[in-house]
Amino acid sequence: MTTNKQVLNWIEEIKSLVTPKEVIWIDGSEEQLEKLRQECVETGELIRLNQEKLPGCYLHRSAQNDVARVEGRTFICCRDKNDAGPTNNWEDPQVMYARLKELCSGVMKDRTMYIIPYSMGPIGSPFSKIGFEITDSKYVVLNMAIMARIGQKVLDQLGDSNDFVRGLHTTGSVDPENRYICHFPEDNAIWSVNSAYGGNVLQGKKCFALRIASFQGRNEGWLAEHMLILGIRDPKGNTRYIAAAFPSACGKTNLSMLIPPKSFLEKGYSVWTVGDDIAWIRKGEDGRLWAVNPEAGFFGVAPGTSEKSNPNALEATRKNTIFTNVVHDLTDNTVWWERMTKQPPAHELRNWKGEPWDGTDGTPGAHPNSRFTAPAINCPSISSEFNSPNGVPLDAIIFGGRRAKTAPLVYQSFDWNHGVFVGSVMGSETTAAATGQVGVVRHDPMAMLPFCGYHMGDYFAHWLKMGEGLGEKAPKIFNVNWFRTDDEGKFIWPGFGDNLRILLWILGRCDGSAGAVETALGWQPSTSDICLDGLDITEDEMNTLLSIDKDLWKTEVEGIHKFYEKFGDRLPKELKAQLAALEERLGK
Ligand code: GTP
Ligand code: SPV
Ligand code: MN
Repeated sequence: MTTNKQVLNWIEEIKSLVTPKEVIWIDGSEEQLEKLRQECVETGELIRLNQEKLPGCYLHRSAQNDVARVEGRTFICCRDKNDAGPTNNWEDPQVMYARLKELCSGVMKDRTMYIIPYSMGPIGSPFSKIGFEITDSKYVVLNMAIMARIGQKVLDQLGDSNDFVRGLHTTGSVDPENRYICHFPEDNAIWSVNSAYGGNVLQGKKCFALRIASFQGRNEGWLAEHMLILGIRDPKGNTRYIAAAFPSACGKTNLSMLIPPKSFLEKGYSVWTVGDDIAWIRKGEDGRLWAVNPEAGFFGVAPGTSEKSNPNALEATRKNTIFTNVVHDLTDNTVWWERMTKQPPAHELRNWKGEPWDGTDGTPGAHPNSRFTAPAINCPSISSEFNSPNGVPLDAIIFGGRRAKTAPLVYQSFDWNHGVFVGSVMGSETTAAATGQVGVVRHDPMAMLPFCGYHMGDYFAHWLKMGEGLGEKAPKIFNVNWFRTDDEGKFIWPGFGDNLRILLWILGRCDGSAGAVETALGWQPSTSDICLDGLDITEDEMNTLLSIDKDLWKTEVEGIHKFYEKFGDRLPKELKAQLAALEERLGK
């Protein structure tokens, strides 16, 4: 399949370590993938679903101890510990390689080793990067085939180049005590051992497209971000693009596929999905920032996805999709998850563990981090620019989190550097996307806390640098919070499609047509600046959503001081100055 010596030598090295029973190159052909699906059905790794209702769809159940990313076992292994920074786990590369080699020694002796050549980004695009994932999991092969561009065409593009990421994955024994997700940014290498789940092992996604790519981007002058990308077409036919960073399970997929409220559809607005999780951002020849989605599919949160909340995502999962850890409806041989419909169907059901379940015992049927892996091209709202090699130009960048009280619905930063500050101090409640406690507020700068492949202080400096020289062409930077709750803990803002109302205020700020008032946090809309046509929300509720509780913010500022202290002298002085200015505005 290739004569690239660097590739072949590396593969020989891995082969002699893991000693596979057999080696298969993934060429990307449908015949080969179909054969793998068939084999998975025979071993029970996949359940073939109702092919009339869900053609090409399968259900997979992961090991019960292997259902989410494991941040505590994710490492950045660079030579100097200081380069990994205070927010990453670090281990010396030589020590970690030795440990991993021991765990991987002979690990594939009874297994087939698959070699997946993949491209993050459209093949041949100046944004794109190539990687290889060697894996013993057919499930990983089939997911990677949806999530990335794979196969012979990638090898043809690579030619004899040595510029590729070397990835090894083994499901191993799925032993959580010996689970390691390791990145060697200085070697362009990724090793995932003893897991077979999502962001731990679909290496193109978080491992490469964020952790390794963020390191590459710092060295090469671009950004790899945990951001959706969407386009909004206005009634005149102009499309403008926005990228938005929210932490895991905080609404990126939903926002990227939003369907405008009825009155906006009637006016002629439409929303187009470029990406739902990751954006690679570069300065274009025109001096603007351009963004590409390096992925080819969606690895989306299943629970909560419904005809009402996100019909585009639901539609994307109606064919050629792999469902992981959702409810199996045995009567129909289909799938179900919480809030797809109000009640689970009155059918014979199996929960995500494969046990009989009828929804009456208070346990969830689908795992809260159950997912669908769906081809992007299935999505009715997929943008015409999805495959564009140069990506799309950004008018605005949004940061957001899940905050019950502190953060208002929306505000605009004063300028780029202030926007970087706003991103750097993001806080959000933890979710089921990673193992650990759910609902605890933590600092998650730019939604990159678990994904930045180098020192976070240097990352902030890189963000500041990316803004230099952009001038008027710099995307405007905003902060949103869809998750503010009332005293009973209910979300006040309706969210989902209605988020368009906020996006339009944001675009209005970008072209100067929308009004705002200056507050301690930045520029904020008054209620009358947001189009609330057809929305059942009171003036009081809007005021609550937009309000800033100064006492809460003073506590917040103390937390930011503590958080910033971690970065020592690698914290850019611009951000210290921004924090001081915020304190000043809040009034001591
Ligand atoms: P990752 O794939 O983990 O990076 O998650 P994501 O950021 O793409 O989150 P996603 O869109 O899948 O949403 C996660 C959860 O948030 C789902 O349960 C959604 O129903 C819920 N959610 C998304 N948007 C909104 C919103 O506007 N309002 C409210 N209240 N909930 C939302
Ligand atoms: C996230 O956790 O942000 C995800 C899912 O998008 S995973 O691929 O598991 O990282
Ligand atoms: Mn994500």
